[in-house]
Amino acid sequence: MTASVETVDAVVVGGGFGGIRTVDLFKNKLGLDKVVGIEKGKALGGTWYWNQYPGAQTDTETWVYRFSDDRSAPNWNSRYLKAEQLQEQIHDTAEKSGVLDNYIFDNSVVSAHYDEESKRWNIVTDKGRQFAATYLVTALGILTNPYVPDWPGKDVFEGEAFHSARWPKDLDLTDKRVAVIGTGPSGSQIAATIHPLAKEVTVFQRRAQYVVPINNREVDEAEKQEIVANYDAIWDTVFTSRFAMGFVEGSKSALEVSEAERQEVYERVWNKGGGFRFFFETFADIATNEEANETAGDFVRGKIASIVKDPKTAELLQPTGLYGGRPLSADGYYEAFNEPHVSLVDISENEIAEITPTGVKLEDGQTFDVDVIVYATGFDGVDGAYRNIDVTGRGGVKLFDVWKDESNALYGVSVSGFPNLFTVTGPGGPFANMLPTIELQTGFIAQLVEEAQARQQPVDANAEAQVRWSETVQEISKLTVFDKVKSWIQNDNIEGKKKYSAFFLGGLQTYDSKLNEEAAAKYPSFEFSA
Ligand code: NA7
Repeated sequence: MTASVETVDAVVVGGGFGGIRTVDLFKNKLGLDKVVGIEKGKALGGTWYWNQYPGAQTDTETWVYRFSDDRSAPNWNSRYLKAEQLQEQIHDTAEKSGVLDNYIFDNSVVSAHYDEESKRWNIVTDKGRQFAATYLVTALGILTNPYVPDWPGKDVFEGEAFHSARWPKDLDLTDKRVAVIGTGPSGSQIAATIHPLAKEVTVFQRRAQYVVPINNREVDEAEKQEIVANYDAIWDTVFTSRFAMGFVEGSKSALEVSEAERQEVYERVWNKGGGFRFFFETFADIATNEEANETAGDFVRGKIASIVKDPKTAELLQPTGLYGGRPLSADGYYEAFNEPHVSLVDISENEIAEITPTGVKLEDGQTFDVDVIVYATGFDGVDGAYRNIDVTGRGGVKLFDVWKDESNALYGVSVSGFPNLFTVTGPGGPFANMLPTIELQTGFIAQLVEEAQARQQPVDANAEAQVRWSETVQEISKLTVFDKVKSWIQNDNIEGKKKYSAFFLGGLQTYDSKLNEEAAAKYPSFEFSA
């Protein structure tokens, strides 16, 4: 028996912030009748559904890690929310906007084919659900597809091994020897959090990172009231800044002030906490001027040397390269290495060769017996989220054939040849606080859909405009230190992936202006096809 095909106005893939916002706009603003949200997990939450390892939390302050129209009385009490609270927030936001019932769960979209005759997307899930939708929105998230290097022996390990984004609920670490492989945001948060629970923690570090304290703390009633009273000003700061984190970004060069002032600024923001603040609130040119960048790096190296007691470990933890990529923050990361049962293994020149039945083996033959292995080894980021879906557009063209050398979507949301497909946080979108980014993108997508509805024509990016956007994205990236620091932002964290910037690094304000110009001029960079 063939499953029946449900004909709907729109399918929105993903039950994270991007998905629920799109369903809300399509349903409540555009008044589309049938909008179906499809989520692979068993509940809403997206990134925050999957990433629930110990210590998982945002590093964007709670009051701006939400949509700007969510100005209700705060029901939160801390500066940053933990993963499970964020999952709750997503659920509550979806409930408030009345979109919970639009979702089906436990279904992964495996294919989406555009049918030129019916002008609809035929969408199939792994559970055999089929939809024919006028609009398809992929709100897949940017860090969705876990990456674990292809080490031999992964399947013979006799303990528990898992990627950081698949942490087993209720895993008991008592008396366990734990290997944490990877020292990015996930690995550093995990190492900083689990050591009081485990018997031994061994951190495998290929490259040292700059980790700033995050300083999570309670927000008392008076502070909450002040935030609420200042919401207009706070949101103005968000939408008129480059990285949209809700603070005023540094305007001076790190090189134009005296050494004493520089140290005072770094010290003050280090104590305030937050990697983004340290990177963008201190000075204007840490991301663009290598000499300025070096001053920030020096400061963090000094902090590491003063925190970590064992000189050899302190030295290994001090990064030597440029400070760039996604700024990290975690409380107690460096302090953890002062614990007798926490150790650091430098694998920069002696990499992991294989996983054995009892642990981790390095190239030189050294072995480390453990009970648990955490692969905090990152993600096939941004376009990687699309790798498991067969997306086929006009003329039978596959998305990954178009994206094989360099993935790009016009403004991160639309790909030429894929009419009525909209990619929330797709490649080429802005690198900024995710919530305002999603808010701008979904708002723009809703406007485009409104226009397409009015014209009764499908819409996709104009091919030349998309190429120009892609060039702009890469050119701007080359002006920053991000271009020279290996990371998923540049797509060079994974073997075989071609390096290019996955993000528009020109700032959210500039990006917002571009979207506004497009809308005001009735979308000159898009094609409405007959
Ligand atoms: P990241 O930031 O990509 O970090 C991955 C870590 O895993 C990083 O330390 C890598 O070392 C390490 N890694 C990757 N491959 C290997 C191999 N083959 N051997 C040893 N170590 C390896 O991922 P996260 O999950 O921590 O953070 C992702 C995002 O989530 C983050 O940006 C936030 O937005 C939230 P490397 O530095 O490449 O030498």
